[in-house]
Amino acid sequence: MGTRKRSLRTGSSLASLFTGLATLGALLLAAPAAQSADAPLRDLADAKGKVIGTAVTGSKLSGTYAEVAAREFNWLTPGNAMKWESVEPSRGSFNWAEADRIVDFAEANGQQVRGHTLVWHSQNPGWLTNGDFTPAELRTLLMDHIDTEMTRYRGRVAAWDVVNEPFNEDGTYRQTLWYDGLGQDYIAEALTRARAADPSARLYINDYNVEGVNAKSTALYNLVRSLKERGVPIDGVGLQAHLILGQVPGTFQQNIQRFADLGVDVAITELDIRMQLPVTDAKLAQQAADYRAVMDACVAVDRCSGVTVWGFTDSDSWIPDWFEGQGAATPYDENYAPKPAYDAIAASLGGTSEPPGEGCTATYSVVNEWNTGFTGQVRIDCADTALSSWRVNWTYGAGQRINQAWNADCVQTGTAVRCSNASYNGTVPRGGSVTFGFNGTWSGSNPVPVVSMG
Ligand code: 9MR
Repeated sequence: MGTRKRSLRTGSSLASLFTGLATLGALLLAAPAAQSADAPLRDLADAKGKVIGTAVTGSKLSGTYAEVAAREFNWLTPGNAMKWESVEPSRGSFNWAEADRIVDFAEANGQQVRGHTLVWHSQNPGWLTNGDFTPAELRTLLMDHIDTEMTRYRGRVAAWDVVNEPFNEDGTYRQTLWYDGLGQDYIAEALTRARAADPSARLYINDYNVEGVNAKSTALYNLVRSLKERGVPIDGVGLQAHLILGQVPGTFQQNIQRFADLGVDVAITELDIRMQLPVTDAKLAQQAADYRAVMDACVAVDRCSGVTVWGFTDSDSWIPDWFEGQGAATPYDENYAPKPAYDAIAASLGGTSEPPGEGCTATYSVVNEWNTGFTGQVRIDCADTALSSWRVNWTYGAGQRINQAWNADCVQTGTAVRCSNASYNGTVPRGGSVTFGFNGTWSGSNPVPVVSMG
């Protein structure tokens, strides 16, 4: 049993390491000059005066999920906890537990909260949607709901999505409980009531498919203009940005700018970028470019307050449940390993664009080999840099396949292997190291691959 090592960078000086133990191998690849890992996204965003937010699920706010949510984001949006069906499941009977938990967590971590959402056609309780209410009763119910929820969190929720998704794709008003009962002025009535309930909160209308210039965003634009003209309180528009890989609208920045020119703020409120599974490196690279384009469009416009992602990890995303065969829409994978999209967000906010792991070295070793199987190991050494997460990649040249890994999350697509830290070992201190292992199969030969980090 033994190891063979060589370096791509200084191959000749390592000739002595070719010890003739030819069947087993290791490869050392030194990455370029040391560079500290990026600051957390929220520090980068704070320095730019921008929001970097995430939707969160209250019941998940512990362990790694809580650590990442607190470390990386300066705003939180309850994904579901503040919706009507969550807070008043039966009439007059309230449940604030999850919403309270999120607001408390945000305050404990110096984060602001985006309230979501007060007036919507969806996720309303059955007693409301099935009730046979007169317009006057509906109005009272809606106004009381706004009062109750906004008063509870008065001064603690910095911005509210007061009205959610009021338009159809063609720019006509969506026929909802509220539109049908109260007419289109339910929007103005709700905003006016919201201002009275919490004068300190920024009041928004929020919708999807309004990121580029199109019929729907133009309807929203015309509504905001007319509300401003009438003196109805409106502080901003939320562009949800549930996007499809490779389809960031070319008019994104222009659209943000035209709302800004109306004298309102713009927030990107629910960003995710979904792809057809399985994940490939090419798709992740496209996704990173898409995240970068969205971030850059917001960063470029002063009145764009910032970007909130709709869940920060693929383990807490609505996409797989709603779009069959699609997913991987958020900046972190299911194991909290940051994806290239994370680096793209950081880079747009002024961080370095170094991928995680840059500045450390990875050594691939075959530590055991038999018949058609082998055990491999990768050791990451960080001499003069520290990491908060890492990724290691290689391509097998002789048909090897990994079938099990430990202390890392490894995915093999064709011949390409990509491993990222497990939730518990992403941190490598300066001068420290971390090791992970895997079992695989081989036949014919088992040459050592070229390993790279990032
Ligand atoms: O993320 C939310 C998901 O858990 C719910 O099942 C879904 C039900 O409609 O709502 C999701 O959030 C939506 C948000 O509240 C409004 N814009 C669209 C979001 C995705 O559906």
